[in-house]
This record gives sequence, structure tokens and C-alpha cells, in this order.
Amino acid sequence: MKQELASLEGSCGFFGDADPDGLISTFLAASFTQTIRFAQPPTARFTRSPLDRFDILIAEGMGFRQIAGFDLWQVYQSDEALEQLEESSITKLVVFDHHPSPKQPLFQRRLLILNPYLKEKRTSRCVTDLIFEAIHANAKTSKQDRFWRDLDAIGIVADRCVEGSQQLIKAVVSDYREFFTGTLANLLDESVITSQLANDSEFRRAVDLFWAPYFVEGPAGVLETYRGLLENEPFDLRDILSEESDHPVLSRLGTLRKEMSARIKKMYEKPRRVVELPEGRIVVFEVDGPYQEAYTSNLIADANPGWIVVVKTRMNSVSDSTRNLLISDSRWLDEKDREEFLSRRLGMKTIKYSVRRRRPGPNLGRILMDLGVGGGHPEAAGAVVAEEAAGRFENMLVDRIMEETRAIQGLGQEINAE
Ligand SMILES: [Mn+2]
Repeated sequence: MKQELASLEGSCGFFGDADPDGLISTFLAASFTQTIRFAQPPTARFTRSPLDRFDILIAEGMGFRQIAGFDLWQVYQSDEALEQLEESSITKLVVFDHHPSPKQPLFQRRLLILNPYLKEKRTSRCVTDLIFEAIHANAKTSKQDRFWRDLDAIGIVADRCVEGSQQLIKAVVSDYREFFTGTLANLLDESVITSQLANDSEFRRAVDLFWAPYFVEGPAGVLETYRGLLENEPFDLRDILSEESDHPVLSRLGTLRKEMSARIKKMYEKPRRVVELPEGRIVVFEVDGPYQEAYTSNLIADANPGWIVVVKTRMNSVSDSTRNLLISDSRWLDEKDREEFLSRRLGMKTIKYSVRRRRPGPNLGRILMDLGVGGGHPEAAGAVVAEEAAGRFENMLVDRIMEETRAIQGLGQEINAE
């Protein structure tokens, strides 16, 4: 990974998933390339949707000859973009990833996927931690090293990959022991700190900070955070947990986190469909706003570990800042493409789904991949579905989850469909 990172050229555009793992891994890689060679911080874009031909055309228009992707699970569902890539002047798309691959491996001449977990069912480390491992020896100062490491810890906890990165998490807890008032500080011996314990601890406030820009503003909010991290002084986890820092990035993220909490309070008690299982239930929620499926599904799953949580979001609106970013990017397209691009991105008649479970159960990523609309990990997966196909998709999803849970648990039945 380090070799690939070091071989990226100055004409490389960065593309990250818009979740905390994608944001932080993209930032760490950008910060590293700047440390070793790049004159300018790499231009980046963030998304949580499959890439299409417009993403490639815009990257080409911006003058990129290479693209590096971080935590970019979307690449496994981006056939249109990969076809466009082969015809473009972009010579290489290299993706640093940790998601299980689809049954059919991707073969494209210009695509390189670096993923230590391609053949394994479970991934144990997030992309942030893989990138951090590759780069941390190159930190310029001990302050920067601490900054990178603490961001790594936040990425690990946010992506629920704590089991695979115990040493680092324990080192961080031990450094800031005075802030960890719960069980975490007592688990520094041989005990395992689980992802659930870490998410239930003081880490959660830091994780929430890095979800908030996507939740409130979408891709443009994540991009602004990326730029802020590159342009400002390093900070550390103490600055976050003590809440005494007036660091501009942390102040902005704090405001967004408040906005996020206010919106969550409003939406919480509205389940759309409940399917009882012998143990636990499947609960389907619909949330307002276009960017709330992933965070909200994690939140509900944490509060109800016995449930399989399905959260759906209608993508028929975007935030003002994301609209402006899309309009600005559309200048790289010719007139005909520009129109189609904007109508696809701004008037999207699609629904995004996020499916989560915390207890053993069916392979959710595999189910969504089989249904041809998404993919992901066994316990956390996502899909994008056309509005008119959503009803049918949801029934098939619930059937498949019931079928496979039944095979594990015994018979289940549906109640209380609203
Ligand atoms: Mn990830």
C-alpha cells in the first residue's frame, strides 16, 4: 500500500467514501503525499453512491491522469464508470479498500484494487488503519504523528473495526485515560475491547463529529472537512474530548454535530414496518433528508442490538452546499452531458438503504449483492434502488432476511405492517 501511495503522481485525484473511514483515510493519504512529494494537496471528491460515467468525465475534465479511491466500496457496483474509464485518458484507478468482493471479480485493465480482505468473509481492519500503518513513519513531527494516530483511532471505532486494531486503540485509551470514565480504561490488560464497547464509550462523541458533515450537508460537507484538516494545525483526541479547543475544524464539526442531534431527536420514533423473528425483529425506518441512512442505522442498531435495522432515505433533495458543488463540477461536461448529470444528481428518483445487525445473522452484504442493488459487509451493507422498484425490493429483502434467519433460528412471522 505504501508503495502504491508513494507512486501516485501529482495529477492524481482522490475519491473517498463519505463516511468517517473514507474521509479520514483520504485525508491521511493526502497528508502523506504532501509530506513526501506533492506540491498541492490532492483535489478530492466524496460520495456514498456508485460511480457513473460522469465521475470519470469530470475527473478527466479536471486534468487527472490517475484516480486513487479510499474505502471506495462503490467500485464493485460502478460498471458504468469502469467502462468509461477504459475509454478515458485516465491511466489508473487504484482503490484502497477492505470490503468483501462480489462473486465475480472485476477485471479491468486500468483498475487496481488493493484489499487484503478480498477473499475473506470478515474484514478486521478499516481502510484508515491500513493507510495509517503505511504512512505513520513519515510524519514530520511528533505532533503530526499524534494527530494522524488519533484520527486513525476515530476511523477504526467509526467503522467498527476495533477487534482488528486492539493495540492502537488501547494505546490511545491509555494516553487519554482521564477522559475514559467507563469500562474502557479497565480493559487495557488482556481483555478485548469490542467495537460495541468502544462505540458506547467517550469515543462516540469523536465519531459523531466525523459523521456530522455528511449527515447535515452531504458530500460537500465532507469535502470542506477534508480541506479544513489539510489547511489547519494538527489537533489530538484531547482537544476533542476536553471540548476546550477553539480549533476551526473542531468548532465547525461541533456545530454540525448539534444540528445532527436535533434532527435525530425529531425522527427517532417512526418505524415503518416491523417483522418479528423468533429472536429479535426486522425494523424498517424511513428518515427525512438525503444523507442520513448510514449514521441513523448505526445509531438504531446500537440502541437495539437484537434488531436487524433497515433505514431508507429518499434521495430527491440535496443540501445547498452539495448542489453548488455539483453545479460547479458540471462545468467540466459538454452541454448534453451537463443536463443529464444535473438531472441525475439533483432530481434523483432513487432511495438509499442501509441495513445493519449487531448479533449473528444472515450475510447482509451478500443478500444485497444477490439482489443486484448493493453490497457491503455481512453485518453492515447498503443499496441504491430506483423509487419505482423500492416496494418490490423491500419485500424481497425482508423475505431473504427472514428466510436466512429462519434457517438459523427457526420460524418467523410478520406482524404489524403499517
Ligand atoms: Mn470502511
